Parts: sequence; structure tokens; C-alpha cells
Amino acid sequence: MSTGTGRRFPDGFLWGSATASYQIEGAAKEGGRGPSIWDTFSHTPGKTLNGDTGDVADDHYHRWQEDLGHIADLGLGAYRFSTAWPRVQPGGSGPVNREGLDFYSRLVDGLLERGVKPVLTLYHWDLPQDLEDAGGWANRDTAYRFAEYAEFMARELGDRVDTWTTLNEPWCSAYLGYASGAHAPGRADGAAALAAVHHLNLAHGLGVQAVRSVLPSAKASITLNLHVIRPVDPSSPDDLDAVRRVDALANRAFTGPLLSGAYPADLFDDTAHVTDWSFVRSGDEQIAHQPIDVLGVNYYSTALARRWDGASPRSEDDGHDDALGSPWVGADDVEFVRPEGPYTAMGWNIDPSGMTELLLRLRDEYPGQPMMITENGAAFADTVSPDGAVHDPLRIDYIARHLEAVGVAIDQGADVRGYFAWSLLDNFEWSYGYDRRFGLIRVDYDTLQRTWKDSAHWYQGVVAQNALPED
Ligand code: PNW
Repeated sequence: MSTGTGRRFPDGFLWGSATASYQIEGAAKEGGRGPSIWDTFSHTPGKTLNGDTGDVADDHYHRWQEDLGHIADLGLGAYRFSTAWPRVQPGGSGPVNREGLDFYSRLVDGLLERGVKPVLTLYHWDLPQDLEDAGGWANRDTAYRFAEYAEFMARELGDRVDTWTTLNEPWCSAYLGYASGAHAPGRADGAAALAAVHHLNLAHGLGVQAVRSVLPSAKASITLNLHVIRPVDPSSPDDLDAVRRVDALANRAFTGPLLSGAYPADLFDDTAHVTDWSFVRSGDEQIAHQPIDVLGVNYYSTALARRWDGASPRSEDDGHDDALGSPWVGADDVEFVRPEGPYTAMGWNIDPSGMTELLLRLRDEYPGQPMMITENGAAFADTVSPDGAVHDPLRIDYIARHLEAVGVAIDQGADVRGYFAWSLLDNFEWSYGYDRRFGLIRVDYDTLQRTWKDSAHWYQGVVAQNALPED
């Protein structure tokens, strides 16, 4: 177990923590908020563990001032949060709900008063239900509705916000939402998922244009959960080809248009039996390709893939679920295999080397692109000690080793400007409900009381020193 290597970070390195609206706010029916796809999904029996919903969550909507206090006490330089589109525009288009907007306006002011930079994400998965009823992300129109919402937010919160992030993890929105159905809206339609990929890329580009039309100097960003996928057998051409295919779906389907202005040709070829991609119109890739000031990188673990022989039972880590679909659209001949442990409570393997590998790949492929780690952290089965403390050495060890891995990449030329621990608070972990705890701060779901875990105290020290402690 490690608490740090003593490594120092560059001057001005931005230390933060992150949350997302549906995961912490609660107050699902208050303040004029409209329903989102996550309200519908979590209220559908069988979709989330224990039937958990975000109705109350951390009750952050009412306790935001207390939470700002924790942010300030941690000494964070920045706070990454998302605004709930259905709070601001309950129907996803048309009239704006002033009360919802005022909530975020007060939050931003509260951060600034405490010297904390607001890093705002416009979309962290809570799509207004009315837009889903019109086809959701499989419908091109949703991208234009998103741009209207983005422009509106930029007008209202203007230059009080440091960084404008369009989307969080469009991989999850598209493939977990529309192909595997593990996330809202819970559809299982590969062609719809690929259309969603494209409309999310388009929404990002239109969103950046919209924000900059109001705030020409706005810092624009998108957060991707890029996958580090390794071949089971690095000497097997079949396994290497399997990795190439899932790399196209998971990574290059986003980085291609967003950072290079074009989809990779192999993605079209590999999925030609699923869709003809006719939803990609001339000029769309140029729209998606807006210069961004910072690329948000979320990193948790690595994956191992190989060619599936079509006969043996698929491995448990495959993501193929008979009850659901697979997120790996058109890649039925690829199999994911469980990487070596140790694992977190999510069942995700712990491998800080993947963090360095990913950052160095991005350094090579997009030279000069500033980056930020917008999420990294771990769920463990925390317990409360009789004295009320939460001793979570595994989380400290996880974050310390991943920060070290970020530092190694920085030493090798990766331009990483900051790090946001996921998450500030235990919260609604999507389909896993409240069962999986990622917080630096524990939330008691009976009393909603917040308690700093050991990792919060440890992180406070890291932030203050701009360095890891020495074991
Ligand atoms: C990210 N997967 O979600 C999200 O941005 C957070 O809201 C979330 O709480 C955090 O990571 C921890 O899960 C993911 O299945 C959810 O590969 C699922 C996957 C990846 C990221």
C-alpha cells in the first residue's frame, strides 16, 4: 500500500474533484425540473441495482452550500460539475426554467467566492425525456437542440465559468445507452448506437460553436473515456485485429472526427453490416472538428481483447449480456477477457500503467493538445469505524499510483494541466445505484450526513503540497 512517491507536479497544476448532476442533486421534481431519461430508466423495474433512483441522491440541490464548504476545505483549485439540461429546459427545447438556471448561477458564484474555478459540463447523461421520445441521440435534431441549450448556458453563466465542456463520455451515452442498454434510455439497437455516436460528435461541434458565438474567448473542452485495450496475445494477428476493431469503436470513432476532422475508414468498413453511416452528412466532420483548449481524459482501468472463435462460451468480462445487447456494435467476433487483478468494487482491474500509456498515445497522436484528467478514482467497500472514521487505504493507494502514472507521462512530454478525483461525494453510480461508493467524502444515505474519508484528508495534503507525500 502506498500513499505517494514524493513526486511534485508542475506549477499551476489544477487540482479538483468531479461530480455530475443526476448523480448528486436529487430534487428530481423540484424547482421546475423536467424528467430525464435517467428518471425514466431508474424508475423502470430491473434497470438499476436495488431499484435505486436519483430522486434524492446526495440531496446536493439543497445542501450545495455545505458541499461548497467541503470543496473549499479540501483546498481544491477547481470543481467539475454538470448542469442538468432538464432543470434548465424541462422539455429539452423551448422555454427556459429560470429557477433551474438560478441554481447553477448561485453555485458558480459560490465557487468563485471561494476561489474555486468552475469547470462546467453541459451534458453528463441526463437527456430531457421529451427529446428521447423524439428519437434521442439517434435523432440528428437532438444535436441542434443541444447547441441551443449550450448557447443559452453560455449567455447566462458567461465568463464566470472557466472551462466549458460539452459532453461527458459520449462512448457511454451512445453504446451503453443505445446498444447494450445498460444505461438510459436502455435501447438495444446497434445502428441507433452508431447514429448516436455521430450525433454526439456533431452536438459537441455545434455546442462549441454556440458557446464561442457568445463567448469568443471561452475555453472549450470535451471529456472522453478513451479505452486502453491490449491484445491477449500480442503476437497473434487475429488478436491485434480484434484490438484494432474495438479501438475504432471505442476511441477513434470520437478522436477521429473531434481531433482530426474525419472518421477512420476502418470503422465504416467494420460496421458496414450494421449501418451505411448515411447519417454522416457532408460537412459534419468539419463541424465536429472544433479546436478545443483542453481534452478531458477519464481513466479507470484497461481491457484485454482477442478474436472470438465463435464457439467457446464468451468470457465473463465480455460485456455481452444475453438479456441485453453488446456495447461492441458489429464486433461479435471480438471477445474481452478479464485482465489480471487486483480489482476495485466495480470489478475493474487496477492498472496505473494504462494511464501513462493512454497519455503518451495522446501526446503522440495529438501533439500540442493540452489535456486534463477529468475523472479517475475507485469504488471500494468502505466501512465506517467505531470512531466514525472511514479508513480507505485502497482508495489512497489507487489515486496515489495513478497520480504517479500521470507524473511519469508529464515527464515524458504529455501536456497534462490538471487532475480531478472522481468523486467528491459517494453518489448514484448509474446502474449500480448507491451500492458502489467512489467518494472522497462518504454520504450516509439515511441521514445524508457527509464524512471525510481518510482519502479526503490525504488528497487535501496532496493539493496543498502540489505533490504526493512520501511513504
Ligand atoms: C464514468 N463502463 O462512468 C462517469 O463519467 C461517471 O459518471 C461515473 O460515475 C464514473 O465513470 C464511474 O463509473 C462510466 O461501463 C460508467 O465502461 C461505465 C463505464 C465507464 C465509465
